[in-house]
Amino acid sequence: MRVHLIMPNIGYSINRSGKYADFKDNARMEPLQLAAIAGVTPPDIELEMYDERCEELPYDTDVDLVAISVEIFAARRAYQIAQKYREMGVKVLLGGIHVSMVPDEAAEYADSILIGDGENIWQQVLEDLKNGALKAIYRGAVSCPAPGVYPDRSIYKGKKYLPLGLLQFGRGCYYGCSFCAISKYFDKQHYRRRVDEVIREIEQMDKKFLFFVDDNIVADIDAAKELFRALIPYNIKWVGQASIDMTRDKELMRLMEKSGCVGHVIGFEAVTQKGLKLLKKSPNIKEFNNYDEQIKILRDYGIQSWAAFTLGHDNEDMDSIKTTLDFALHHKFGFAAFNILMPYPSTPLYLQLEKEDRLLFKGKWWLDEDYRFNHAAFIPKNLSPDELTEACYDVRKSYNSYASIGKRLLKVLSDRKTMSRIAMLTKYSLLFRVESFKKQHMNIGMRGKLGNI
Ligand code: B12
Ligand code: SF4
Repeated sequence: MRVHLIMPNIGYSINRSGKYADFKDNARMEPLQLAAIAGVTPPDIELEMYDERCEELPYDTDVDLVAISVEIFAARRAYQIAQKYREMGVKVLLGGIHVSMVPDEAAEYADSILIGDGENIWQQVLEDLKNGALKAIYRGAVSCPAPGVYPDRSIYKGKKYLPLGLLQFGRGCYYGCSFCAISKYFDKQHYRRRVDEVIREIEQMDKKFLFFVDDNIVADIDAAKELFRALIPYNIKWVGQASIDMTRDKELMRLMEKSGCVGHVIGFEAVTQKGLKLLKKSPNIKEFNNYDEQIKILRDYGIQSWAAFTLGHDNEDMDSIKTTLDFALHHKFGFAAFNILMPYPSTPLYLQLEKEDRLLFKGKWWLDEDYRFNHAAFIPKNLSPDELTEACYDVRKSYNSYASIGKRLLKVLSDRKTMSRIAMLTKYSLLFRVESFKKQHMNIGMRGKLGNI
């Protein structure tokens, strides 16, 4: 049997002469979710993976199943690809976080959908396919891969991803931020793999620079310490995602540094207590004074911050946006992302905005051909949607200007960091600068209306 796994692209951009240009993601990372599925695919299945972020799809009709991963920004495109294959008579299965959030919608575009995690149910899908009995819905328990189950990274071969090896220690998070799809998907639970399992996986990987894509790698502090201790002998460098409350535990920070951690994506989200409360960002509400103490601790332990901010909560106005930018500039974070608050379906934020009739694009921005990347998809309280979009873009431009990047690099130099740290910061600052501007205003999905490609 032949099965194709597909990672869809987000959409297309408009080039200088006003013509559509297909978007290529030069900062693309390994699609771990598809390697996870490949890892549980029996060897008698002829499996190939196509990543539309860097290559054309084959639209091969001689294939028994096309299985597509769906994340919200690529959902429109995923459905278009699904439609095209189905018109060609090929069976299509859709899986991924967006499918789990809106299964009824996804089911309209597929022969079969997979809700939840894939590892524990994929072999059943293939068995049913072999027997000509593919079901319309599969449900995989949400958890972590069982011991002995590893991603098959051979599917990445030749696709030229960033030289970062993606892996997971745990999945999910105990917190319940109002805008977070993960909190809903994992129902505020956190699941972990055994430390020896993670170590075995690292031993099999050919990379020395790793990205733990855990939603919150310090969700369970004792487990995190156990992992960090075990990582020390491996002499790797790694980055992760962690909540700011990690700074409370000095032993955790010391082990993190010793284990080779060089940085984290940290959701600061807002720099006022009111903003944090509106976003229900509980790990920060507890910590918030002005974050000076926490940021000093991160610096003391050599942890770079990729600070993530979310603009657009109900107390946001031009002044608070400026305060957020000033805060980020003041602290000279290695990287900072200024994201517009997005209503992801099924989240508490989405339900609240829906109730208050404040959703734009009839509530389904991810399907709308007029929706553009990084644009507001709801009516903010104190600004117009366009004002929020523009302010967010302006802030991004300021933070990513060459002058601002230069100042941050000087800070790293004055902190006497190693040459490899400085080289890494320079490379990724310039890369993310280009990629974040490229994506701005980009349409999602490919040209034409859904159903008309
Ligand atoms: C790493 C990561 C990134 C990386 C990119 C990763 C990559 N490979 O390209 C970076 C940091 C660049 C990134 C960027 C963004 N991300 Co991101 N990211 C993640 C993160 C933390 C981990 C993804 C991952 O590898 N998971 C591990 C795999 C194994 O788990 P999984 O994806 O859930 O897959 C399992 C199941 O869903 C299922 N499954 C998934 N696909 C398929 C397909 C088939 C065929 C089958 C059978 C099963 C199946 O089986 C898998 C194994 O069990 C997730 C959160 C999360 N926990 O998933 C957010 C997440 C996917 N990101 C999200 C968002 C919003 C973004 C951004 C838009 C943020 C922003 N504002 O800029 C951007 C842009 C994304 C884009 N498309 O360009 C949201 C998506 C929300 C949604 N409703 O879809 C998430 C869920 C985070 C969140 N808290 O809400 N992201
Ligand atoms: S702390 Fe992060 S992963 Fe956890 S619920 Fe909040 S935004 Fe989501």
